[in-house]
Amino acid sequence: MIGYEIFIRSFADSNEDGIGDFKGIANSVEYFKRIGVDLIWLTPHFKSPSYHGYDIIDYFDTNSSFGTVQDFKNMIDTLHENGIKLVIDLPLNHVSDRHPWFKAAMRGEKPYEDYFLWAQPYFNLKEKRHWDEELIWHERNGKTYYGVFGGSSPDLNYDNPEVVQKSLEIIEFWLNLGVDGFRFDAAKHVYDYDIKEGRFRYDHDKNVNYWNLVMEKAGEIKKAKGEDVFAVTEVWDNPEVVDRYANAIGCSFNFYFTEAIRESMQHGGVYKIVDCFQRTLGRKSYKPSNFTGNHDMNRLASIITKEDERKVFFALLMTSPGVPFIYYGDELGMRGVYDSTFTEDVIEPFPWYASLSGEGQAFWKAVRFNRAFTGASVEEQLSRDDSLLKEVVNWSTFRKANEWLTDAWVENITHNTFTTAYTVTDGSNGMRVYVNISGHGEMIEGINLKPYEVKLL
Ligand code: ACG
Repeated sequence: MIGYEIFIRSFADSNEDGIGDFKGIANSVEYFKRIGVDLIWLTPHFKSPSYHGYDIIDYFDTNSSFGTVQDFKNMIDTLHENGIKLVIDLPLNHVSDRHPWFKAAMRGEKPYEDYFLWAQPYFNLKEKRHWDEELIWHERNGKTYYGVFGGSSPDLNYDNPEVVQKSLEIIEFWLNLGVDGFRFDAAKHVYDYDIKEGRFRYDHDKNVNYWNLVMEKAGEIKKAKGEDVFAVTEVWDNPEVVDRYANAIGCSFNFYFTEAIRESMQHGGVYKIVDCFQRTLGRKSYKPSNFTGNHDMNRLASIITKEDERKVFFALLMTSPGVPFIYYGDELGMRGVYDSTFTEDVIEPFPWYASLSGEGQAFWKAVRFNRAFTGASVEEQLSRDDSLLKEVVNWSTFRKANEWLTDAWVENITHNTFTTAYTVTDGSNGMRVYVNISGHGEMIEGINLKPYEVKLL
């Protein structure tokens, strides 16, 4: 399986309003087939007031800019007819401050008041998120509520069984509509505030119990249809924490993979790659999901600026165990620098044409990083024989011919400064991978490697 993350608004527009939509995605099936993608992760498609969609107003309705629920269903049908699965992004940790539950809670109405977390006198209301300077408590109309992702996204109170029940109903609704599974947003944040101590603290045990319950429910629903559920968790943390969630959910984004290869290639030594492969790609009871990047970070091409080096990244990705994911446009070399206060630069419209104009082209915002005729369009990439896109297509073909990689693991890792060698195996199949991340010739285990060469034996 090869996954592909799509930011809907930016991908493909079917009705000429410049905004990517469900029909546009359905119209892009030929492209997905060409690059070998058979699993799509859509960023949130629900009714929401924001451009990113992670703050939801109605879990049972779609964002009308993308289409209706029926359009969504039609898109799933088209994808399925073409052998492509669909997982939806599900932010269950919080809702929009415009969600009817929160509005009712602010009016003091039961039962909704108990759907949210309110400040107690002994809480530290000046506490900031541990990874940046954002406050987690927000005051409005004399009430102070918890929202780890900002005042416009109040956290739901999962100590209330009614909220847990509601979340299961959401899962049931979308599975019954035909989605194949979920990307569970902010999975470690469901229980992340210690009410007793009045401070921020991840409760990984409680979180994992909750995700077990969710997976049990999702599994039951799918089993009744004779199908499996595919879920992947977003836990941006060190590998040992990720492991705990991945065991419950079955698949987890491997942030360390993305970070380690980027860092290694920037600094010119393979040590991080080796550490990462040892810690995250050994034999596991789940599938790691290695990925090129996502909408929360700098784009791959803005960090690894040389195309030859990005080809090494893709080679490592496509020969690694688990379920690889490509962030839309990384296969073209789209660029973009992430800024937590202005995330739009990493979600620019997907460039189908060199001129950025033509059938299907989204253009909901002005572009800064991926302007016309700068080489990162499908059209330009397809017209060049040695392009990154062509290389990605070759690796996809390889991956399809080696489906065993999904359940494989890495062992016997050796390395020099710029090179590493390791075995990928599932117990029956296997290959040894030799990697040179430098721009000069190297040798490892008696094997000569050209600059930026990845050799499989
Ligand atoms: C998800 C989505 C994101 C979305 C939300 C909220 C959650 O992908 O688009 O925001 O629905 C944290 C959360 C993640 C969250 C990101 C944005 N992503 O945990 O769930 O923020 C550290 C922390 C992480 C933190 C990360 C952020 O530990 O928890 O992620 O920093 O940079 C090593 C360490 C690791 C460390 C990293 C980076 O890997 O091991 O611990 O991570 O280095 O330093 C959306 C919008 C937002 C909006 C929000 C409401 O995109 O703009 O505000 O919705």
